[in-house]
Amino acid sequence: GSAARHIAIDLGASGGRVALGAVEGGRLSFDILHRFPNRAVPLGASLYWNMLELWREIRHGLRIASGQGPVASIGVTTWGVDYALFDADALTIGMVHSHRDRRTEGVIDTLDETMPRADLYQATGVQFLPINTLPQLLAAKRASPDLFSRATRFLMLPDLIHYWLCGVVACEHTNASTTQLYDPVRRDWSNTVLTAFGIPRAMFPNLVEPGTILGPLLPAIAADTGLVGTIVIAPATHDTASAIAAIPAEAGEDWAYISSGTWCLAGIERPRPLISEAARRANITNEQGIAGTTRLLKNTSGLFILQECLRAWGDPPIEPILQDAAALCSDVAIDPTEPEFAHPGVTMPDRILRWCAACGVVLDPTPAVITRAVLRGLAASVAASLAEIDQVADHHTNRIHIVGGGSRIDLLCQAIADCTNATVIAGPVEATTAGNLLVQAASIGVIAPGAIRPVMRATADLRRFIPTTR
Ligand code: LRH
Repeated sequence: GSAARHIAIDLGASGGRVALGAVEGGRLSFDILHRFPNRAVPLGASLYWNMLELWREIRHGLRIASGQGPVASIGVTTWGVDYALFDADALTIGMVHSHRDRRTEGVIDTLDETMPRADLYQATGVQFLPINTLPQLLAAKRASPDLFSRATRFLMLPDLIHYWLCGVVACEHTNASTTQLYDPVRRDWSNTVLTAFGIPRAMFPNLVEPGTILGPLLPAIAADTGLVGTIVIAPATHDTASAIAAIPAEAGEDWAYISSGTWCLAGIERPRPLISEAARRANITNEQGIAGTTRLLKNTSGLFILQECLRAWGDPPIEPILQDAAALCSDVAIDPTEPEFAHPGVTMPDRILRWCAACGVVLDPTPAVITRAVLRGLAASVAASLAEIDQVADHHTNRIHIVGGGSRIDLLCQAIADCTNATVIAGPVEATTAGNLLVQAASIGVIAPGAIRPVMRATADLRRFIPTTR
């Protein structure tokens, strides 16, 4: 018979996709059947995700997939940290905020009024970022003080889509571990943190492992999409966790990864969390991977800055700009971690020019010049992250696997090789989708749990970038 087929739904902060794939002969093949844009929507002073539009696009993708034959399973991945609250009728309370909503401004500076920073880091192992779920929930409570008395349930966004698909309420570990409400040592919600900040523990569902079978599609969804007999499996629901699960690394420990999308995640995989004073000072995060591993990484701004510039320039084709940028020889690099680059807006190119001017550098305001400064800035920042992680974890990085959209950009890959003096191995672009599909395949026994990286090595078409200084 033909191999079991799986659907991966991946929502990213700039676009979503529905893919259909299968493992055959030790290789993964998949097609992206439906791509759709995603962009946070400003309304008043807030910034929201249009979940209903995403849900419509997802169902559209599922209908295309069902037209191609039976599907064994479906799983959902999304970006981390964002959440929905349910009221007593299991409807979301208000709209789902984007983590870039300015409501969290200043909140992380007040956390230590409730809990010393060192204690909060000890309890969660999570880097301090304004986008984290904890500061978001505190901002939400500040805006509506009775919020937690109306909320019955807390779900992360992949859990929300799973609930809409199959009616099962559960939070999957990998995405839960991005919240700053989760204890990566006990692998459970952190009672210490929830109690200290007055967030009701009762809102938080049971945690499930990546690869857990949640249940069959709701009859209405099966009828609407034409999918028959398809089950929902929670993959590693955090997009970064799925991407890292699918890194096509050879055996050995001397490698690091960069997952380069809207955000840039750079780090290493470890068997257990590393929560130390040095890790806290370096603002390094401990997120959950598959099979109980820890993703020790730093989260810094990624292609978002460039995406916003492109939007400001009227969304021109990026290839010619990248070519022109690669042909320049300027060394100017922005610092992508500057807070002023964290918010959307067509003023992004101007913010970059102003920031450079304040550093004494006058840039030509052309797309190629600005793009080069952004990409060189991303490379320098990711190199700094990896150097810090190597130091804190007593690790030595010789090879760097880069996956996600950034792995397509030669200028970025070469700049990372040059800044780190390590070989950069680029690809695949769609690592999150691949990891999502392969965790499902492993869950129903199509492949062995340890076979995900071997399958990726057999499948992926990789490109190498050697440091020019070598
Ligand atoms: C990347 C990512 C990242 C963070 C951020 C909010 O898409 O998931 O790991 O959690 O989005």
